[in-house]
Amino acid sequence: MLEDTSFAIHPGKKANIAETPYHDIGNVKNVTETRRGYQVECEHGYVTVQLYRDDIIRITMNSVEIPSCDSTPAVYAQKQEVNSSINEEEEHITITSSALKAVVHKSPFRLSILDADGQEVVSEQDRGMGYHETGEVICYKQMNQQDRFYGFGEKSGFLDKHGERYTMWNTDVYAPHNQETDPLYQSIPYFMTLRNGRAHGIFFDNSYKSTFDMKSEPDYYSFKAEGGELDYYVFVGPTPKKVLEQYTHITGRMTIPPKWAIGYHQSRYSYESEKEVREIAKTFLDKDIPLDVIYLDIHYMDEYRVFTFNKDQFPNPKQMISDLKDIGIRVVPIVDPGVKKDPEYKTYQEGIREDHFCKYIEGDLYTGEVWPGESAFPDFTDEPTRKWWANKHKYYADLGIEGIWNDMNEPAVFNETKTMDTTVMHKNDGKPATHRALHNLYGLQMGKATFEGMKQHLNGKRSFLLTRAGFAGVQRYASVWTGDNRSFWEHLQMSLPMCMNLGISGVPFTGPDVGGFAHDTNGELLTRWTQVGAFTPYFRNHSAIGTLYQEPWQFGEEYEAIIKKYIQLRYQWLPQHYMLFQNAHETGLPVMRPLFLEYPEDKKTYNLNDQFMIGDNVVIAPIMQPDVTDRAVYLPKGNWIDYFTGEQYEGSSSHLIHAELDTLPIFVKQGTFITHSPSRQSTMVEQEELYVHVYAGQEGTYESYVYEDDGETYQYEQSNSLKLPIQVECHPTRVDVSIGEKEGTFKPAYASLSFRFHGLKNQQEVYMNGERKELQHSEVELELF
Ligand code: MIG
Repeated sequence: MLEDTSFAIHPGKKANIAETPYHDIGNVKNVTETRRGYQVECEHGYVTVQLYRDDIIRITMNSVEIPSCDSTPAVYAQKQEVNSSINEEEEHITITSSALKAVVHKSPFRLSILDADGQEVVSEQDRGMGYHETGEVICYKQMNQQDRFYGFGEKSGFLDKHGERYTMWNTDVYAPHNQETDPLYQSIPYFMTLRNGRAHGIFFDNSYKSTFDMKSEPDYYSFKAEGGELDYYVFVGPTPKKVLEQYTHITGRMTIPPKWAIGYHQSRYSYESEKEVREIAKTFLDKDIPLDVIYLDIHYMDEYRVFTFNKDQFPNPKQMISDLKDIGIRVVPIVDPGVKKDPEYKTYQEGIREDHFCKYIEGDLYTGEVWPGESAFPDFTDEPTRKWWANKHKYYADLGIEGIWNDMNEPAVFNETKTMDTTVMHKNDGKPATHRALHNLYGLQMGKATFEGMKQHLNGKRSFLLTRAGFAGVQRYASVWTGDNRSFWEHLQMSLPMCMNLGISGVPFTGPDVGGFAHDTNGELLTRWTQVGAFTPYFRNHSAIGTLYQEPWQFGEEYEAIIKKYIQLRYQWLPQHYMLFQNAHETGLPVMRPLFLEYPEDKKTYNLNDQFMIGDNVVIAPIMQPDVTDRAVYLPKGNWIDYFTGEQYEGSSSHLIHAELDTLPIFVKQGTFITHSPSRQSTMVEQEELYVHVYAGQEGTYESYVYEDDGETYQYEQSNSLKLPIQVECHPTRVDVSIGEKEGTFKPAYASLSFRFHGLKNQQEVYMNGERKELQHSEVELELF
């Protein structure tokens, strides 16, 4: 209590920044080469060094015994066979692969890693690895003043995390969300460092509460955890994109989402009856506002029992879901982990009978208070329980549901600690451990069970999962929304760096509640937020009980018209977004990108918080303040074209851009292209055309591709997809478009591509595949099939 008042800064109170010292791992005693890697015995512990891949090195330290090297379920990739050599000298040991060199100084153990060009990526001098009597493990690394830090998953604050300290402990925070609110719902113990335009990354694979400190010391940063082994991976880069490829090689990449999941979603806590849901759907249709999903929040259930419907409010869910699907709208219900303690409730009975719920070591059931009252919690750390939960989703699949929303899975419990008792003992696939050790994995494991369950019941159709909590690797199962924000302009502003850093942390499918969840939104805020939402990977309007309703039409015709225009714009841009999601699946690169990812040499991009990119050639620079119609926009190297006016802007400089309420500033890089389709009521309406908009320049080459598949099955894994590479080459007198070899067997509904040229100069002629083309109104059609 007193900590919330001025007593917290009482003059008699001394800052307590001195920490009890750690024990250093000490001098190297000997090194041996074994099947799993290099074993280093030190005075005060053991270190295993593994070349996990040519360009990825894994270090594991245990102060008591030879490290078990047990990974958390975040780790997806197996260790590869890597050609490496070791060379031992008086003072140090050198381990070399084709892409990196690790130098271990022996007295005491200190590690430096150099990349293929001999550039030092990480180093330790005065301090290295250590441990504490309490079981804490810690690692220090040298830090340069100009180092920039990105990633760390879902964190508030600015893009660059130099000077910050973060804790990883999945937490349900309703309020406040501000610059110093930490931790939040997700824990992704991973970051990327940008140093002189080159990047490297570290993934600390430890599920205990962990802390990353880029604040307390000027020349070091550190990462530590309350227990477990000090187990981390170093990715040597050298570009930020390469680091993401390396990190997502380890923790996995997203599957291609069903196309409907990247349309517009409408939610509310809660639409409380079938009647209300049908009315919402009808209003969207009557007003021609595109919509793909309506959410059912907790009121759909029978007294908050998961896997049930409230029969009074929702008398015939199956009929409702099928009627909505007929008009292009899917229904996504919320599913929380808490199972009501009720001896007459089937899910509770099964869970008890089959021993699926979390227990204490002595065998007593753990229960906590959540929406349904006293509840038990499935032990998702254990395969039989994940299987059980997965099977239970047949209930939803049989009703015609294809997507699930997981909430409260930190897990959140209504008590002082906000979560489960840390002494609960999880079964953990045969390696029992406490909730203290596994807390951060609960949401990830629930996500895995849910995703796999829906996949199993949907007969080859893709499912969609939205989750609030997660850990590294969450991208394999779910998209992430950023929890309980508020209808504040500041929260719109904060959502940009938060989602960009989630993207840098391997999670491409993210977005905040558009319009803001808590607090009352207003027409202007909702309009500006919807403009941004049209370009964030996940696009859902959601609001809390007791706040003003915030569907697109709630604030009058002027706002409604603009909001509609931007939801339609989302649908026009869908082919471009879909291609970027496929790219995220293939490469791990995010859809929504901080500018430094594309321009790592450009210092102006290093902490650019109020702009982002979609892919590699589009800059979005939203207005995020009330009553403002002008803003500075920084455009990196190249020339940039205003998407709406066609005006050209020079890069490597800032411009003052005017944008009335109906305008979102969007810039496309000259010399590149984007793809569009006509807007439609929902993705269930066939996409019958594809436009390729080419922004002609005077020089340079650009390559990208068109991607299509059926948008709803896994057949793309059997090459039933279409990947069409397109190259644009600009010269002062001609623009050459070359279509590459088609990959895959999928045939879209359109048989030709419509090319539209923007900014062609009089003397510039257009060639398609080497053939001169006459344009009609700057357009030309190209037969595809
Ligand atoms: O504590 O299900 O973040 O999106 O509407 C409230 C009700 C529980 C929190 C989620 C929010 C959701 C709400 N839930």
